[in-house]
Amino acid sequence: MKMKSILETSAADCHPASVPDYIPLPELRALQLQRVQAVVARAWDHVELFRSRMDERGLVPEDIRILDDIAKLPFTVKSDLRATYPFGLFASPMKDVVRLHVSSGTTGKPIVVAYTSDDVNVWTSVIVRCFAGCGLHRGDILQNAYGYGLFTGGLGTHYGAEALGATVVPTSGGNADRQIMLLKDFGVTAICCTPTYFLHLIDRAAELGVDLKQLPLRAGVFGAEPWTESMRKHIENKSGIEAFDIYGLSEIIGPGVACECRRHQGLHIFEDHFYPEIIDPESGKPLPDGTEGELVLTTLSKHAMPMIRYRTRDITMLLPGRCECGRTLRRMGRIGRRSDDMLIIRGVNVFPSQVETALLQIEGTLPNYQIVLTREQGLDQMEVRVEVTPHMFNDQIGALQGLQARIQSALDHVLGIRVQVSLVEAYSLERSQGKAKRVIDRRTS
Ligand code: DLL
Repeated sequence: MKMKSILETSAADCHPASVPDYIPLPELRALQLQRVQAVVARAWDHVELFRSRMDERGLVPEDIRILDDIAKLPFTVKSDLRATYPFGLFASPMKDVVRLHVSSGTTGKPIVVAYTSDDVNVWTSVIVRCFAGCGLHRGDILQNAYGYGLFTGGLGTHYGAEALGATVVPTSGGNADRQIMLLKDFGVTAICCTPTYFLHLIDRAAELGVDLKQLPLRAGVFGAEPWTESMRKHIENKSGIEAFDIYGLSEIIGPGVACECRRHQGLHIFEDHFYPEIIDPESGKPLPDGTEGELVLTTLSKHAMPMIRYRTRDITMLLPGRCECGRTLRRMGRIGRRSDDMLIIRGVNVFPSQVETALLQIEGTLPNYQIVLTREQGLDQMEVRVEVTPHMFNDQIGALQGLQARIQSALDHVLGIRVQVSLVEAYSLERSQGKAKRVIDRRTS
């Protein structure tokens, strides 16, 4: 196969019949090397921060001779994007930048990401490959409830869905009643949104007397926040759809870095555009496939804003072996947590995903919970607020006490610390239209 220059990659590549998902491995590795060399040279030529970091290590672009040489390159971290706000990491002049997106963090300045029209085409092509892998095609009606605007979710998936040939209903987030009306009236066959927003739609549809299982809706492509296998089962059981996990981050492109296929055995990384590594978050050393660590990504074809060895803070592993679907693209495990979402409660490490997994195994609870942290007399206290099903809440006090005890014992067991469990009425915790806010930290340091 003739190797393409990165400049030749276009939306024309994205027709499902010609996707590079099945490229033989030696060709894929050769393509990756060619692209890594090109992107490092581009970053070196145009981005002060990359050049100075490489200078400090005595590196020049020509030092990248084989793929493993990537490990010699310096990491990039989120604070680099903040420090160079707004346009300091751009490798293209503004006249070539056709789109800016902004991702706001919890602290400080937001980060800004940029795309040339070639970058938008690559983005479109990877989203087409995501959707095609989920079994979607021309003729599908796709309701896109990811937020449109500065967030990459809405527009990123929109372009890909159109290029696939699907009919897009660009609802953006919010207004659950209208979402449900359109799902029903338009005969929507697939939906994209955050998994927690879909949980909200499931609840609201039930309240409105709409049975999602009776609608043509057959697939959901969910991402932008961590979710669990138990949540997938809950979603599939309640709505009758097939639920897919899609992953991405603004710094690299937005949604479309990786996505599940119909085997649901990990997310295929579009390795011809994003080079993955797993490192030990403490030492920064590369880890072998099958070992959990922090995902580091290098963009292989980004023009406007190349990213070299970007530390995502997302914890996962590269799965060994080939997927039964035949794609040669490597897979990563579902992202259950970030290295920076770990809570330290009285010295014990706690991840919100542990709470979720424990709760979803208990009959009578809803997958809506909130963790509230306070500090009393210098000691951290953790309260877990859990919604219970309306049926449970109307039941006798004894049943509620039994449920509370079961949750208490499950959480004590999983977390290894004593937490306070509060049962709250169904639908009383705030619903997000995008990413769920699971932790409220009221501790003052
Ligand atoms: O959330 C892009 C996106 C939009 C992905 C729509 C999928 C669907 P950011 O706002 O920059 O970009 O947030 C990126 O969200 O580093 C992860 O921590 C988390 N994340 C994204 N997808 C998943 C997922 C978009 N499938 C950050 N599972 C990432 C777990 C996810 N976490």
